[in-house]
Formats: sequence, C-alpha cells, structure tokens
Amino acid sequence: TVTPNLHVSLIGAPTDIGAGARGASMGPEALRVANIVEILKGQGLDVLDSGNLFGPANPWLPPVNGYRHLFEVAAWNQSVHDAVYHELQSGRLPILMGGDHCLGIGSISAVARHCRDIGKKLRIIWLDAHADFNTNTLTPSGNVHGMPVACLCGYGPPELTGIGGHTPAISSTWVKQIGIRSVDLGEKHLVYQEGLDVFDMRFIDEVGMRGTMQAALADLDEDTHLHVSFDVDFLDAELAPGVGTTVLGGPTYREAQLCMEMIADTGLMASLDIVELNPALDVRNQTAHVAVDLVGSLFGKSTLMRRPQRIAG
Ligand code: 6HN
Ligand code: MN
Ligand code: MN
Ligand code: MN
Repeated sequence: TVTPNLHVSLIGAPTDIGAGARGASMGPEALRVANIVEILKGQGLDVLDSGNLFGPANPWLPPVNGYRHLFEVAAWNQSVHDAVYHELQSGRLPILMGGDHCLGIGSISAVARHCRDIGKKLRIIWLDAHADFNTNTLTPSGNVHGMPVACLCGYGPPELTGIGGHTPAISSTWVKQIGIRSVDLGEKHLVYQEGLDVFDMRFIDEVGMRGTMQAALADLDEDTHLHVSFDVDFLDAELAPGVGTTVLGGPTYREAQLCMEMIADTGLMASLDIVELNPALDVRNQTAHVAVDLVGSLFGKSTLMRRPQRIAG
C-alpha cells in the first residue's frame, strides 16, 4: 500500500512569458489570497511556501522563428526545473504555482530527472482544454504555452528539450490528457502521429468522468510517481473565467471534483503544477478559489472518510 507524501512545498513562478495574454504572472499571489496554504494545512499537510522565483520580465515581442520570447521562456524554465528538482531531492512534494503552462517544461523535466535518479516509473495526468502539442512550425500563435508537451517529448528547441539533462525528457506514452477540446489543425496531426492518449470531452461525454479516470489511471503501480499538470482552463469557462484561453464545454464542478478525487484515491500524486490562472481576467478571484478547492480534493479532501481504493475496479 502507498503512503502519500504529506510534506508539500509551494513554488511561485510569477510570469506570463509563454502566454498570449498578460496576467498569469499574478497567478501565485491569487492562489495565496485564495488561502491555498491555510486550506492544505487544514487538511493535515505540512506546507512550506518557499516564495516566488525570479526571472526576466515579459518584453511582449512578436514571435521569432515560431517562438515568442524563447530566451526568457528558457530562463524561467531553468529556474523552475532547479527549484522543483531541489524539492524532490529533499523528499518534498513540489506544487508549482504558475505562471503560464510553458513552465510545465521545467517542472516535468525535473520530475523526469528525479524519476530517472531513483528508478521510478513516471505517469503524467495533463488536465487541460488544450493538447499543448504544438511546435514552432505548427503553432498558430508562437506562444510557448501551447508547446510544453511536445517539448517534453523531444519536439522543440534544445534550449527547452534539454533542460532536465535528457532528451526527450519523457515518452509520450506516459502522458494521459483529460478534458481536451481545442487542438489546432497541424497540432492534431502530431498528436495522432505520436499516439498521445487523449481523453477528450467527447470521450468524457460518452464514458463519463468515472470511466475516463479509470482508463487514465489504469497502468499505475506502487512504484509510480504521478505528476498532475492542472491547467485551470481545463474547467468549464463559466466556472473558471480567470484564464487567458477559455474554451466552452469543459468539465463541470462535479466532474472536476470526481476527477481530482479519483487521482487522490491512487495515493500516488507526487508533484503538481497549477498553471494558467489569470487574475486580470477573473471575477473577484472566483477562479482561484475554485482551483484551490479542487487542489484540496487532489490532496484527499472528501465529504466522508473513505477507505483507500474504495471506488477502484
Ligand atoms: N495553454 N493551441 C493554442 C496555441 O496558441 O498554441 C492555445 C494554447 C493554450 C495553451 O492554455 O496552456
Ligand atoms: Mn495548457
Ligand atoms: Mn489550456
Ligand atoms: Mn518521489
């Protein structure tokens, strides 16, 4: 049986360097204002807020060679990598508070490195409206937050694909994407070519969130490090307006709760990203509160006391 790590470290990465709208740089503070520390402590976790990382300002320039702000994106991801790797080596569970989703490159490169170090199997649950599988030739925007999964799988510039010391950082077969409902035309071809496991909204409509999560969590074992990358635009846009790239038709509050609770039931989550929260677009910090509430569920908050693995099978 598995014992989840109760020692968590919050790492703020206040930047919107990879996004197409300004404001995700305010995400870490909005999560703190929504009581992320107090709520996780209230659930019995040992919570350390290590403050914010530093990095280059956003020069807000057009893309060059299909990438916007590649130099700055690489700098931010290097410091995210270093901080996440440090927390993992200290035996703590890192929670990266973004920041936009380009930071998943640094975070997951560090997690992959840690798993190589200790010989653990890695699986990644990618909660998102988007596949984030663009390359500089496929991207319609040049925004690197649309590219992190591709970069992690080795499709990208060496500045980003090599951050964790091994290219590719991960295998595409380790990634399970949930909630996907917006994939660009060229991106679709690469998703298909790589055989990425995408549980899109159509799948969730047909099978339900329970069957979806059972399928997505099927190949875990006691030696698995489960990383969750939570792009807040995963949630339905009505529930979570405070994101830069809203897409209609996402999971409801109840579906998202079930998704988080089923991840918690595995006891295997060992690192987490919370990204794309954009307070400049939010309404009275509502989206931050919803996100923190769901993160509580990821760490095992539930209405009743539950026996481990009770709903499995
Ligand atoms: N995110 N597919 C679009 C693009 O510009 O590549 C949107 C990407 C959104 C990325 O929300 O993390
Ligand atoms: Mn994303
Ligand atoms: Mn997204
Ligand atoms: Mn570990």
